[in-house]
Amino acid sequence: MHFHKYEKIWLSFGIVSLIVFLSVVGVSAFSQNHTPSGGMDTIDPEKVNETAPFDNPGVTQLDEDTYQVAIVALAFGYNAPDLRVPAGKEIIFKVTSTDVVHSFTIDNTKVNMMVVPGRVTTKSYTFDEPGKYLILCNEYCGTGHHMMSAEIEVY
Ligand SMILES: [Cu+2]
Repeated sequence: MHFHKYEKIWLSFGIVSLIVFLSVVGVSAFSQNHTPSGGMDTIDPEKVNETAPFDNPGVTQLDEDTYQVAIVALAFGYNAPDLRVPAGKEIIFKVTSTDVVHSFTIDNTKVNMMVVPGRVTTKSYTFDEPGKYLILCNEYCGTGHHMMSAEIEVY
């Protein structure tokens, strides 16, 4: 196979650019200690129901100003009984999945987490306004995806 001189120049340019680009991304990710958003905690997806805090999903008060909400996402819903949390306090959401990738998205807030089996995704959020908020899944997870929703009440 014969390459024209200009083709060789452009090929080399493309390959070198690719190597430079991937090196910059790779080195900066390691040097700045980037992790997947939501943390690096892992969990055995087959033992979610026996692993704390998911053995007892729902709201737990950690201290005066902090609440933890443990939620299990599964096709096609959330195991999150009785979601009532106060406004103006820090709410730490911990979410995991027992089957496929879902999301945990609270409408009208900045809570939009990817829920991956084998991982515990964590997000801290403080609600300013009381009210009822819709929780939904925005990762297509199967035929019942559109029915996957829940509600959280902020008082
Ligand atoms: Cu889903």
